[in-house]
Amino acid sequence: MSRISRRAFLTAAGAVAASAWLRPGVAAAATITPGDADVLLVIDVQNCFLPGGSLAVTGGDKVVPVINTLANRFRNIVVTQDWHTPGHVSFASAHPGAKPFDMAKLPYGDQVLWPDHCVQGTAGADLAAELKLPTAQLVIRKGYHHELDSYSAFNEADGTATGLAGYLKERGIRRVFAVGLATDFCVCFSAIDARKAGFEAFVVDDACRGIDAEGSLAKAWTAMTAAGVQKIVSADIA
Ligand code: VGL
Ligand code: ZN
Repeated sequence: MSRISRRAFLTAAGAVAASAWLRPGVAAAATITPGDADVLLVIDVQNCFLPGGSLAVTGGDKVVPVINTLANRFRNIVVTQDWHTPGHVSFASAHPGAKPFDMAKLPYGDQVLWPDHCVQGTAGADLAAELKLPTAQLVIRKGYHHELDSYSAFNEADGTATGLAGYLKERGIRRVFAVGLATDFCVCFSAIDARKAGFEAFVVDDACRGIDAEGSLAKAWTAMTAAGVQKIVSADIA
């Protein structure tokens, strides 16, 4: 096993089995201790995605205390906000005759049409009031181009960079720990794009909730696993 692949192996969710095998008789610790090269990426924990919001994610509010606790472990925290123009191209209301969750063919590809959500400067676009991230260092807003959506914190739907990869690289970050809403859309696209940009990527499953429209959650996990995104739980981080 090369040094690189052994390190990747040891940090994987399967680290218990791996280290027990490498050091027989030694109790294996799967714990990840975040350091200077790690960032907690808190995705779209905004009122519109919480129960009662216009694009409510079931149990979306449940991620808040988990993320608040995780935040104590990280020196680097970046937050994202979905930040759409009124009448944004991703809204069903912008397409005559369309209903929420219909698909549309747009110049950059297939687009799910959503209920109006996270309109710039509205209360729905505010971060959840209970989210406590006083040490967060950067807020990335995305989806603000009227004719273009951006699920990912790294790249808009046509591939345009948001600048986050450059920011993280200049800060010496190597591992991205993604949490928030929704697992199968913005968390998934962000984690996969983190891999594409050369970061190690982890999704902290109990700090996320999915929309799960027509099997989208299972599909998202298949895609994330194929991209080398590692699924962990918050108890793995201490
Ligand atoms: C999201 C759908 C539309 C998300 C954002 O944050 O996962 N999903 N806009
Ligand atoms: Zn959106």
